[in-house]
Amino acid sequence: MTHPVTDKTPVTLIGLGAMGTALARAWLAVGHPLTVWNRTPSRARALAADGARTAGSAAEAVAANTLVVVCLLDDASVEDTLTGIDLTGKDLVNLTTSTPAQARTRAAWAAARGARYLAGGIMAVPPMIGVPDAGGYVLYSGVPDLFEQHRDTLAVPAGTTYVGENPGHAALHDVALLSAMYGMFAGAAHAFALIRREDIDPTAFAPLLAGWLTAMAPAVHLTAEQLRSGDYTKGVTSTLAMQTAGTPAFLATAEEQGVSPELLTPYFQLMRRRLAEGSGEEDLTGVIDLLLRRPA
Ligand code: FVH
Repeated sequence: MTHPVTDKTPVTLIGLGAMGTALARAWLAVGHPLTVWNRTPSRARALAADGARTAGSAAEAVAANTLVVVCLLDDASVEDTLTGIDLTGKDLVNLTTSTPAQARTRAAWAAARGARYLAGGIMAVPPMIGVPDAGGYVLYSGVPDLFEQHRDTLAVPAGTTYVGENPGHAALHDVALLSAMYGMFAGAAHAFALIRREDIDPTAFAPLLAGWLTAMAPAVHLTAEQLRSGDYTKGVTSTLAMQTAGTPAFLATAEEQGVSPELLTPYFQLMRRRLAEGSGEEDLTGVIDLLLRRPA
């Protein structure tokens, strides 16, 4: 009588950089049979010692299992690695950071080679992988049946959020969320610069900053409602006119503190342009329309 060693879905993982290695460890930790391949073979050694099977080539790794996860540097490295390999019948999950257009092209490329395709955008850093409470997750878009079939396996390294069939939408959500993050970091950089030359302990200021950003973050829900309704005056508490009138104080404070206003001025310019269009009673939402009008 034979006993299955495990009922866990076998996984092939291509790419053992910082993120790929973290993914590998998460699957190994809960007993998924794992076949790995990396361009530089030495990066697979420690994983082999922990139970991963190392393939001698990317083609051998792909052939080993139906579920093939790719986590490489960029779309060009995916092209380099998978070109010429038989993908017929494979479920290809590409966690490599891509643009939406690259993801759509890669999905069509995979479909033409007989594979089902799911694109992923990782909203986590390697230490968050395999740590359920760390808050990391992966955005997925593409073939819904593939996602449903492998949902439990994909949920091992990090939470999963499926954002629809369009294979470009995981990347688009990923970049949109990270773009918002950089806006936040830009604001925080300006704030720290303002206090930097004063007798203010940055470690005492940081909790105030984090608390304020956290308190303001839910404002995005009102923005979303206004975008959906098209009424940018709906629910407004601080009008564009009032906020624009306050901007000289921000610029003067930057001047007083010897701080460049270069991170603030682009946003203030957009506020003034929207105000000049006669939208003073609106919220800041109209700035989004100005961005959309920018020539491509
Ligand atoms: N690490 C992070 O914080 C971020 C978090 C959010 C998501 N990103 C994306 O994840 C992809 C992989 O990132 P990574 O951290 O694993 O990146 P590296 O440690 O630099 O490893 C890169 C791997 O790609 C292989 N590789 C590069 N070029 C090629 C190529 N032409 N052919 C085959 N493989 C290639 C590289 O192999 P090697 O240098 O070890 O031989 C690594 O396995 C990425 O899209 C992030 O944006 C991570």
